[in-house]
Amino acid sequence: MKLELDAFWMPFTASRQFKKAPRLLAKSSGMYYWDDKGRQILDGVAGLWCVNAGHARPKIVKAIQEQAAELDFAPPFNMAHPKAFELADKVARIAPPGMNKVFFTNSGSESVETALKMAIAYHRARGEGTRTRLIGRERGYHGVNFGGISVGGMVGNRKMFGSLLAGVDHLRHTHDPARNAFSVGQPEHGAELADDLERMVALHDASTIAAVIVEPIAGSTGVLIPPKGYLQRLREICDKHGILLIFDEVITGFGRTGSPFAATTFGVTPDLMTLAKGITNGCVPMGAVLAKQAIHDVFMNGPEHLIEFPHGYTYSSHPLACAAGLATLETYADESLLTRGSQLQGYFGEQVHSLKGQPNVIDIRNFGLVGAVELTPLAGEPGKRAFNVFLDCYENGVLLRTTGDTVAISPPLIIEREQIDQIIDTLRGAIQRAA
Ligand code: PXG
Ligand code: PLP
Repeated sequence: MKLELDAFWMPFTASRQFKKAPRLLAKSSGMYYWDDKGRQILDGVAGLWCVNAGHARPKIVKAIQEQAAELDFAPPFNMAHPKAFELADKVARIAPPGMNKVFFTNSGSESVETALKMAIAYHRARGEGTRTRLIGRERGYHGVNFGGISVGGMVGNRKMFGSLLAGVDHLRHTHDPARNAFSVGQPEHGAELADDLERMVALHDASTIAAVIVEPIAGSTGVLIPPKGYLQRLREICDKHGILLIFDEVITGFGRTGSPFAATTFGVTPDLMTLAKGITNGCVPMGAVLAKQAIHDVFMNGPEHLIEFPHGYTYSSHPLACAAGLATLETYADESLLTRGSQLQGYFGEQVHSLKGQPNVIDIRNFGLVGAVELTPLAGEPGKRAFNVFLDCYENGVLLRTTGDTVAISPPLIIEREQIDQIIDTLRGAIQRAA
């Protein structure tokens, strides 16, 4: 039977081009996909930065199957089911100290909206209702809903959608190839860019600012690693002015940086943290917001029969997602995956940086098990060279991801050295062919 391609309006895809030559995945296991013709493809991006334990892990598959038969849905408002509490407890146990309250959503985008609303409502509940302003960062990605694109800083995701949220401002991004190109790990230069927040305070006054949201490592915009000292300085300025710090750890959470969360790796604890993707190993949609106890407790006021935080989704703490989440955390623990990146990052970083000197390679960035290779754009056709490299790698059996002219690598945390070699060799060939 011929597949009818017309009806499906595809997300974030050059869909007319795609439908002329569809890339269809049919099966997955461990480090691999197989396409609809049975060709094996090494997964160099953990699906979409989410399948951290690799594909079709037996414990997770079994948990989802059993859950579907046992309890398919439970209303999350005024009702609950035990696994929601179990999963919240298990997530809180691996979270940075003090971040022990867990609110469930169904995606990173919903986690971002939830965290922004929590921040504004928190200040109001404390009697500082003037703190409504939200500060994001240029080149930030915080999902696709209105709050997220407003604090986000990717122009292509913003320009089609009108005036967005009012009362938002942006720090400058930290990408500085003139000073930091080919840095191994964290770049030396740029901590002072955090002082942009002082300028925002000078401009708007701290009494109007609710929160700052940043990705510890900016993923979607091309893997921007925080300069040494930058996140620490942001934390200090937030503390000085009573501004909440939100880390968007949708990509960096669950082992990507070599410890459970980037907050732990970089030694900076935010007030709120957004999670998704790796929380269920990508198997069932789920997101979460972690909050410090003190933020949560401000809401626990007023008459006990009233709802304290009027927010939530039909599918918050969905039983299938909770079952998948619990089995995912077990799998991570069984195989020490949340710290495996710290052992592999040296080799992974060396291999990614071995592409220095290849044609059109203008920067290479790495941290934990994330890497990025930035290429000179083709004249007049930004993004095309990297996309050609992506297609070439796919034809040669490796799935990668591109944004602009940057190729991103973020493999499942179960990757072995030979598979790192295969990714790099394939990418090297593709970069040469795209010259
Ligand atoms: N915040 C961050 C930091 C993300 O990376 C989201 C929020 C939104 O999550 P959802 O689950 O709503 O998609 C993300 C998602 C890419 C790419 O190519 C990255 C994401 C999504 C799609 C593509 O880099 N990250
Ligand atoms: N739109 C309508 C008409 C609804 O009734 C609901 C939920 O009840 C929603 C949107 C929100 O859906 P969700 O809770 O899945 O985000």
